[in-house]
Amino acid sequence: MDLYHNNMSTCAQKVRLVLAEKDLRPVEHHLNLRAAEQNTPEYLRLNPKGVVPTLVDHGQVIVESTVICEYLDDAYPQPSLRPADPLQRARMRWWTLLPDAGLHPAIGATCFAVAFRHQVLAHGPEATAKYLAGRPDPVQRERLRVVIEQGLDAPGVEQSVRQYDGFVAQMARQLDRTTWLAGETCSLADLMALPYIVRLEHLSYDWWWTDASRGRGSVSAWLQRCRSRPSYRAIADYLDASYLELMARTGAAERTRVAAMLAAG
Ligand SMILES: N[C@@H](CCC(=O)N[C@@H](CS)C(=O)NCC(=O)O)C(=O)O
Repeated sequence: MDLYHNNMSTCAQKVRLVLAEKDLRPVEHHLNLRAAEQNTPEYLRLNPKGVVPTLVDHGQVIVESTVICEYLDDAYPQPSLRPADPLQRARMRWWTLLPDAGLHPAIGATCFAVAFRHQVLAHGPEATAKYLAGRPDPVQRERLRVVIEQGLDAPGVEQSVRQYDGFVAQMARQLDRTTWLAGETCSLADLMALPYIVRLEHLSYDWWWTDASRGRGSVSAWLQRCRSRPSYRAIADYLDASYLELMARTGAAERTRVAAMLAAG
């Protein structure tokens, strides 16, 4: 089994968490996304969208993190990460659907507008143009160009920040009622959500749920439970110090602005 991934990618973290829950250890191929290693002709043959992760199992290529996670649970069913109860399973599917129904691009826009645009801009206009030119999807390329250029001022970013916050609010409401997102057992729903919550911590936006006035304490307790699982190493063992430094610094610098966006929402 081969996994093409990136240490800090949220979608790759989802898949690594599922692999770790099942104690599966694929051959890892790390792609440096800022060096555009996801846009080489060889990789685009595996994943035409030029994104991570990609799993190759028994010679078959599987793309899309949610599909990969479901595949892993089908092909390697122990321990099961889908509740047996049909209603809980439906709830689990609802949560795993969210990133593909617009949440992931909204989170991507937020993270780029606050932090990652600086990684690209640091290399100068020529390198930025080259980085963008490698993107296979013209719509995504244009959206990214504007976010890199304008940061939090880019059209639609404020709405993305609110969508991200709305996701945390939805989580809190569910976790007020159940221990895990789909019910009383940890499932793909939790492993899907965890990277997005950890990302907020890295941006120093954990106040989105730790701030008592926001009434989201159940997210803190859930995060603690996720952290105590051995699978958390799939995030913790891959953290990149330069990304962490950038996110903490730029997140803090934009904190007031982000808080104002949420307050206005
Ligand atoms: N829907 C895809 C989204 C994958 C995706 O957007 N991956 C990001 C990292 S989280 C990526 O590879 N971005 C490439 C880039 O930044 O050029 C999935 O779930 O696998």
